[in-house]
Amino acid sequence: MDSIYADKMPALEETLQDMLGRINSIREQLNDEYGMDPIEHLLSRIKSEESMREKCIREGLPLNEHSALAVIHDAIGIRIVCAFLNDIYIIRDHIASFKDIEIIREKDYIRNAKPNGYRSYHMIVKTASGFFIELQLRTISMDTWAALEHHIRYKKVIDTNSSLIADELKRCADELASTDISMQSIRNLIMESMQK
Ligand code: 0O2
Repeated sequence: MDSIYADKMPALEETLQDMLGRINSIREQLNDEYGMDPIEHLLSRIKSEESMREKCIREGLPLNEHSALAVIHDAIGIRIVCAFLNDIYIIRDHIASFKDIEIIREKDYIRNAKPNGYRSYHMIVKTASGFFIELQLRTISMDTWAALEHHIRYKKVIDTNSSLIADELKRCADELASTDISMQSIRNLIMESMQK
């Protein structure tokens, strides 16, 4: 079977590596400025052939390179997991400042959480090479919650419990969000006392 990415795989890999290099430069710069690594961990992937085909079918798109690379925007995905809330917005601003990268769409699911409690900052950017990248920026707490929710979503849940589970998940998401704010305040106090 021909690749849904046609002959673009090497170019996709190159685009991903270029963006990872830029993110690592931001990381080093912020580490020098604040004396603290703003990124807890960084994940990246080129969406597998199988997942991309599934997504095209789900969205009613023909199985071809155009659908995979021009209509769907997450063939390249990067997840940036930060320890602290403010670092998400600082990193976002650095990414937005790249002159050769166009921001196509941003969704702030942190200030406007999804009804189920999902939080993350999403960016779709277009690179000079013409490829799209989906960036997800989140805290460790948001990442933990999303991983658990994703895991549960694919489990068969007994109907009688599904609404209770949804309510509990939402409650956990809100508690974690409140903890993120408290952790940020503690960090601010530490930074303040270091400057004195
Ligand atoms: P995968 O397998 O994770 O790559 P749209 O309808 O176009 O506005 P779209 O395109 O679904 O929305 O984008 P959105 O809402 O920004 O979400 C994109 C990705 O964010 C998802 O990828 C998930 O990875 C993550 N995400 C969004 N909502 C949730 C959620 O409620 N729970 C969890 N765990 N993750 C979420 P995909 O497309 O699902 O595919």
